[in-house]
Amino acid sequence: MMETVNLEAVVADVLASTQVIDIHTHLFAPGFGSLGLWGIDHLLTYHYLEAELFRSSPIRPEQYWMLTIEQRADLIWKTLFVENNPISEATRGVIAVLHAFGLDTSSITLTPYRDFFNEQNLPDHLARVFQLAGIESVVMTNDPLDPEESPLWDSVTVDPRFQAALRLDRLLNQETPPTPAEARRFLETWATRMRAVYMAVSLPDSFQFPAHDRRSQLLTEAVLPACRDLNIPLSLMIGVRRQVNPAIGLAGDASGCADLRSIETLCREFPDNRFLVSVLSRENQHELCVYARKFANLMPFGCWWFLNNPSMVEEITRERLEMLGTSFIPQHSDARILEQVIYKWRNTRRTLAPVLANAYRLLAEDGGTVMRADIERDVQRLFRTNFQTFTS
Ligand code: FIX
Ligand code: ZN
Repeated sequence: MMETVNLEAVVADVLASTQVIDIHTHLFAPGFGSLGLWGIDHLLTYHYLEAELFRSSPIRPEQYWMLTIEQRADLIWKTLFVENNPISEATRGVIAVLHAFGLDTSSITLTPYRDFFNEQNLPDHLARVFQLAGIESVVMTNDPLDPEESPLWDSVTVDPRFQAALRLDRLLNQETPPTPAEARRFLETWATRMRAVYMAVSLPDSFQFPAHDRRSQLLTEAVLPACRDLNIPLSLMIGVRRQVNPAIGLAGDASGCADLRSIETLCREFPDNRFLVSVLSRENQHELCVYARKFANLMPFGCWWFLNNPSMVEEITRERLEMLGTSFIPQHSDARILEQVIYKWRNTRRTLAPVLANAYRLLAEDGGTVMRADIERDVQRLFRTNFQTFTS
């Protein structure tokens, strides 16, 4: 058994050496061409940073949207990195990425960073990013109704490090929705074509199931049967309040507390379906753990979006460990820009190390034995096999 003083170092080492499967991102395999975003201008115009820009610069959204992407990135760099210290989670992430590539992070202009990214070729850069992030593979977000994405599926060769997830938001929100039978056929065709590892939808805080609406009907008669036929889970991301401030685009979404009785109903009434669930409000986290104790077909995952901050990840992960042991998926990156996986997974590992070490310290104090191999087994579950088992 190991000394408790060593625990945190051993846990950190195991976390560092375990390759993650990143179960929800907005990244694309290289075969999707310009849909896959990378490089400094995209890193700086991430919507998390745009939200912060408008708090520290007098520019108005409508003026901002008239700029080119390079001008936007210049303005964000000047405002959030030169005139202010980048201590927020999202700004610090850019610094961590530049530092990981060995770049000096104190340049006043973006020229050295643009030069660096322009010199990279995507295949080598991609391999380096995955290695720096300690990830083995990522799951994309694939919308068959996206007019830019869907034609590409006819000819694309998908890099095996990128798995598909069939995103349902557009299908479920269409103005002239298909009949359930049409929707079910559509989903089965696309899930098979994409080799989707799950289907996914984001839902508002007002989500209710069952309800007398099209969404409930399509879920019951198309989505859930299709998932059962294909033997894949449905991922529900609940609690997003879209476009509370439309002027700032993607940055204009907010969060709200949801009624998780819908999850209770789904898990109980559809025992042959499996549900990956992430909730956006802090207030819903404990309840989600309670439901996971009731239903083995419910897999809580990730600390989504506004929760992906050290203070929230620490609290939520501790709660999950206490209530669920290692039977959950602690995090996903939600990366939209390739290099973000470097800082997001670095931060996750850094936050998880003391939380996990503390759980082992308590176990040791209570008379349990903790060997490195035990820690390795747990981290394997958290970072990899809980997802693999749940999707196979
Ligand atoms: O719905 C989602 O998958 C969200 O994660 C995104 O739409 C959101 O904009 C985001 O990037 C959050 O991290
Ligand atoms: Zn997402």
